[in-house]
This record gives sequence, structure tokens and C-alpha cells, in this order.
Amino acid sequence: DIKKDVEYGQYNGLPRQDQAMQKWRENRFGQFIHWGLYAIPGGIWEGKTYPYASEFLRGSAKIATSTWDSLIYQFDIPKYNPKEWAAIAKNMGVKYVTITTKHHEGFCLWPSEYTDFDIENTPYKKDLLREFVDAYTAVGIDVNFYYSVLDWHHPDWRYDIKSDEDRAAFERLKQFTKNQLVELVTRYPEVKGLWFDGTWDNSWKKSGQFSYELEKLLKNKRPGLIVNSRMRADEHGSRHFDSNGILMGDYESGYERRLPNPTDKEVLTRDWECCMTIPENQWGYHKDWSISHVKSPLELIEMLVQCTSQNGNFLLNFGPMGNGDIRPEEREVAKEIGEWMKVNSEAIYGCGPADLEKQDWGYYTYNEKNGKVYMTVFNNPVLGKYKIRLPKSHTLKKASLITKQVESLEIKQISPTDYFIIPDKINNKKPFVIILEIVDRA
Ligand code: FHN
Repeated sequence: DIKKDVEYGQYNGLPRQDQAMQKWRENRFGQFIHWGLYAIPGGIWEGKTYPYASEFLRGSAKIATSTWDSLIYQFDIPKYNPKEWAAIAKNMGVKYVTITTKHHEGFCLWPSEYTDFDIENTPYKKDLLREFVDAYTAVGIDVNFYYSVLDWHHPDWRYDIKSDEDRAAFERLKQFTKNQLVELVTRYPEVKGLWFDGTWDNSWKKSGQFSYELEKLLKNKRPGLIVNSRMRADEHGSRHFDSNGILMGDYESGYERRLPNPTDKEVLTRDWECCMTIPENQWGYHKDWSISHVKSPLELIEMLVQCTSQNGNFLLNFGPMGNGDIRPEEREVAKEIGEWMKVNSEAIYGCGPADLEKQDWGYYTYNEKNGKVYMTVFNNPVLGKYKIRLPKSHTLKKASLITKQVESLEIKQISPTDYFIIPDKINNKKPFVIILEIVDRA
């Protein structure tokens, strides 16, 4: 039901069913990379540790813009090895990556024609983004660009527009934004999607028509381009969803460091992505991870499986160091997730919701193409039996381990709709996957 006139809302039919979007959906697991000048101080300034997100250190430690900006002369990244980064990502099992081409600080990882505050003016000088795109593309990982519209470096950025002067400045900022985005999709035609951020200020919320036209322009230049819901506000200032509740962009990107309730049915109706940090709230590199809980690989795997079971993608963040290295803790996380994925990724890639009642042992995922239902077990019932409830017209024919350790597991029907799977022997130190063959008698 349309309540309000919205001219600058959604214009694609959703969910998008073109090849690029189908690929995005099948990928399910991505790596987020936050890298910029903030990686150099890594959350510590003049000997003091600031526990808030390291990419906000400039504000937390009240550092003058000129001081912060001069970090550019220290961006010398001797350990930067994009091929190694790509190998780590590939081994972890991600199918796409999203890298901060420009975060709120305004520093650009590529040599931009429109600013001097970029990689060209660092000691590194070279186009690290090109090297990055090449390395990830070579191993078959789709590359997306994160871009913050909010820009602490740019003199024309305004939080709000309250005067003619603000308006004129923000018009220039809009032109700059457009130029940079066109530059990005032109210089790096491999790019699959744009991930907008820093779009919550009034100035941008008042630019509904502009962001609408910009989305169209970028998609015309790069057909198939995928844009997150954060890019847009409509002309009434509604973000993510327009004033009539219709999603803008191609998928919802509001799940940040949180997941939907596992029984939420509404999220099943659209594409969405959850982005997640390994520590509590650090996107950029922070030297001291003892300041908050650091999620274990198992916690992260559970999030990935939950997202898949609810039609969402999982984007796991890495914050490379100021010297270009990947910190040991992140290498370890990547390695452990990768080991799990090597055995179980069939339950993730190309999978989505199974439309079965959730049980306490974990999550169902379903692959439409092969008709298989996967149950990934995270919690072992003391009973030692895993309960399954099917719709009345369905029958459970077979249950087997993804590892093929045993040919099939014992099934006991306990009611017209309910079954127990009674495994004989399972190595359950890690979450494991049972494949179900279900027959629809209807
Ligand atoms: O402020 C940023 C933050 O640094 C990080 O980039 C996240 C990623 O989703 N987005 C913003 C907060 O919403």
C-alpha cells in the first residue's frame, strides 16, 4: 500500500534476478577490508590507548585534521602483498571482497584525479587498489568497493545544509563524489558492486534526487553493478527503505555487527548482508585487541550459517596493519574458518532458507539446484537425537553426513511430522553437517 508519493525511491524490480545478482547471492561469504591511514596509529595516540573504533581515533583523541592528514607520509607499506592477502581470503572460503577505497578520513587507496589525498602521495606511490583488484580477481574472488560519502578531509563536506554557503559547498562535494565514483568504475571495470557508507548525515539525506540519479548513472556505466541499501535516501529523507517501506538499492545492508532473530521470516523476502567485526567494534586495525571480546572462528562460522539460513550474506571484516601485513589473529581466524569450509561449504554456497521449522541444534540451509537440505549442528542435545519437523506432505527419506563417514544415519519417525535422527558416532568437536533427502508427496 502506497502511502506517500515517492519519485526517487526504488526503480528496479526486487529481488533482482539477473546473473550478477544471482552470483552475489550464491557467494554468501565475503571478506570486508578496512584499510587506511588509521592503520598506522592502530588506536593508540601519544602512548594512550583509545578503545573506541580505531578508524575514529582522529575524533577520539581530538587530533587536528592537519596532523591526521600528515599520516599520509607514513603510509609506507613494505609488507603489503596482495597476492598473499588474496590467498588467505581464498583459503578462508570467501567468494567476494569489499575494500574501503575511501573511508570517512577521506584518504583514497587509488590515485584519484580529483584529490591529492591519495596513494600517489604516500611513500608507496603505486596504485595499490589495482594490485589488489588483480590479485583477488586472479583467484576468482569478486571485488566490491566500499566508499564513504562522508569525508572528514574534504573542505566541502557538510553535516547539514543551513546556508547558501553550505549549499554551494555541498554541491561541489556531490560533484566530487560523482567524479570519484565514475572514476572508480571506469579505472576498475572488474568491480562488481559499490558499498556506500557515511550516508546518514542530513546533507546526504536531503540529496535524494542526486543519489537516485547517481545510482542510475553508475549502473548504466557498469551494467550488473550491485549497490547496497545504505546509498540511498528518498526525497523525504527515508534511508534504506523509501517512505513506502520499499527497499532501495539491491540488498539491505543494515545488519551491522548484529543478526536478525533466527526465526525472523521477514528477512527471507529480500536480499541482505550482515557485516561483522572480529572484535567488538573495530573495523580498522587496532593494536590492542585485549580491549574487547574477540569472536572465535566457531562463533563466526555460526553467524555465516545463520545468515545463509535466512537468505543473507556474511561479510567478515579484516583490518590490515599499517605496514601492510595481516595480523596473526586474523590469519588464524581465516585458517580455522577455511578448514571448516573445506569440509562443509556445500551447505553454504548457493544455499538459502529451507522453509523448515527451526530446531535448537542449529540451522537448516537449502540448495534449490540440487534439492538437498543441510542441517548444520552447533548444539548437541543431551538426548543424542536430532529432531526434525517436516510439513505434513513431506517425508524424510535419508540422512547422511557431509563427510560421508557413514553411508546413512538412523532415522526414527515419532509422529506424522516429526523425526529423530540418531547418529551412531559423530566427531562433534566442531559444527558438522547432515544432508537430508526429503520427499514431497504432494
Ligand atoms: O563508521 C563506519 C565504520 O567505521 C565502518 O565502516 C562500518 C562498516 O559498516 N560503517 C560505519 C558505521 O556504520
